[in-house]
Amino acid sequence: MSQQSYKIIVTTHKNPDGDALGSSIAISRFLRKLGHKVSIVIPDAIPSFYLWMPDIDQAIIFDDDNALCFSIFSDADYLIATDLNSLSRNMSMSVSINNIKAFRICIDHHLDPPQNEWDILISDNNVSSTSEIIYDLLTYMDPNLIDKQIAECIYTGIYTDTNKFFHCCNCSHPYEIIAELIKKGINVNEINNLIYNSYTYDRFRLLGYSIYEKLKFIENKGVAYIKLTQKELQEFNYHPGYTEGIVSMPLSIENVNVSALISERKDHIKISLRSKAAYDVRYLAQRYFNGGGHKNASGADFYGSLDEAEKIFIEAVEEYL
Ligand SMILES: [Mn+2]
Repeated sequence: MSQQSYKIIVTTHKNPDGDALGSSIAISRFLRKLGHKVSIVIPDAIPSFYLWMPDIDQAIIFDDDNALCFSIFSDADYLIATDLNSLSRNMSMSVSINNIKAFRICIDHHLDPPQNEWDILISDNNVSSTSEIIYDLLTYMDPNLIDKQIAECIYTGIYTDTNKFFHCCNCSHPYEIIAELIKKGINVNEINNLIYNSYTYDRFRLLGYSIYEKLKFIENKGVAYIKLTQKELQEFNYHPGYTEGIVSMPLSIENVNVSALISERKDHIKISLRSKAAYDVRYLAQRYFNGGGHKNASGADFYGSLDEAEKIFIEAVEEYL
């Protein structure tokens, strides 16, 4: 690939998180260094606390510029999806990608990728994050091309996808990678502050409100959940990313093994699930809400009312836990 210059699209999942952005930007920057023309297409808005990331200003948001994305898609030689195992997860964007001629490569760590969607599938669900796979891949290709900016992206992906190493696979490799990234010159204190100590006043109050006013505790099942209406989100001047992190908070309670955030979005209900290590919420997401993800972090989009979603969740808890 290094002799010739190819037109490459790098994309990732909607509601992009630190791993989605970190993995896609890292590989894009690397491929540009090899002389390829790379377009980063992110399905929808990037949370403000990731806007400091390297090359983020070069990312094209599909929702903001469909026409530009169509022309990029139709012209591409390669499509690389990171942290995304099926293009169908991206709803409107998947339609415009379905018939393009590009060779499709998936690099991901979610379970059960649909094999027939990809020409090359690099998938490992035993790793901390997609960024970990990307780091190993880039190191294999040419470690000298991994610069400070790429290192910042990889760090962001690993650190956020493990929720600050709270749910890591308990293996040494991600920590070894972080040590290598520090040698590349990254400033972990600075990055941690940019991601985690950067709440707006409204977002921080939404977190407090969710815990103090909205938390429900199903004590005999070890489950706690928070339900938020669109109106409540608007009262706190909701912006993309405002609810990120809320779902994990109830796991701090000693008797809580599973937590959920059920929040009302413009055209659907967003279900986010988290669990302590021994509990599998992916099954719950898949079986009851047609969603997916990981054993300890999964989610789904539910098309119905907020109260219906809550009712199904309570039934699922009664049946499954
Ligand atoms: Mn991930």
